[in-house]
Amino acid sequence: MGSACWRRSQQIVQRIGFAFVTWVSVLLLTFGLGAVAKAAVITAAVDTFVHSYYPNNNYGSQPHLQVKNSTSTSPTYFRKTYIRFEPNWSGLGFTPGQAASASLLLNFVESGAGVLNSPYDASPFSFSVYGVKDDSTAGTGGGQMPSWAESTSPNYITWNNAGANDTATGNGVTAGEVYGGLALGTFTLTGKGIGSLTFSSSSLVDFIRSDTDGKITFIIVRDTQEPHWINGTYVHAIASREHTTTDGPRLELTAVPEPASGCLLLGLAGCGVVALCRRTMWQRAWR
Ligand SMILES: [Ca+2]
Ligand SMILES: [Ca+2]
Repeated sequence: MGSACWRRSQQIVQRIGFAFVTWVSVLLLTFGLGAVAKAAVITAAVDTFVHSYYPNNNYGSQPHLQVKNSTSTSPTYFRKTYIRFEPNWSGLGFTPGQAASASLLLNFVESGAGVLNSPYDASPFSFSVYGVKDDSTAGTGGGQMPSWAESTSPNYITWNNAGANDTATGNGVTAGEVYGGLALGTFTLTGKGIGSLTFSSSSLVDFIRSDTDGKITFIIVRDTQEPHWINGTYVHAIASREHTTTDGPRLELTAVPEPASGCLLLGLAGCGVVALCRRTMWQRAWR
């Protein structure tokens, strides 16, 4: 075999080698940077509602999470709903700070409480969603944040002991105890609003990202005050986690985890080797 033929064979082998190393490096970089978005749907850990007319009663095992506001002042029949999610962040494979989107999924069901006949069954009802701050210690007994109890007797949540509940109003919360001092957002239903409801907002994502303790509590209230219409005295209801035929509250999250550092390092190293070899060959060619 002549020397020219031998050099040609060497060049072919080198090119195949470079191509292989380049391909593997690009593959590693792709996996490293590749932003494999993750998603999770978490079911509620505990949920209940509190009732102003029965301020020491607990409804933690009920199939409904009731919500009601009205213009009546004495007596009152207000209801507010509390829901807590307890995401296992390490199990989900991402941190709260990596949350990219969040949605609160609720199923509204017939409450069987009150009526909503025509024309009020076509009326809009507005609701607000609040997030309890991580450092809140509001409430007493079983209603103290953030580890309030759903229905464990006697330490359970009630109208009187629930943290962040403004007991003077049908939709108020204690501003200093909720994230940002404001609602995370609002949503509107028509009439009874039977069916699924998805709530999302940028403040909801911010609230999720602020989680430091794996406990995420929402308070849902109805801002629309029912004026005791003859045909329109209705209590809205969300299926609780105890509902037997309808899904309870869920929290849907997506996240973009950090790049896999091992893949990134190997990929970069591979690219470095390829670049170095090519530079060496180029220098030799000009000697
Ligand atoms: Ca419950
Ligand atoms: Ca939290």
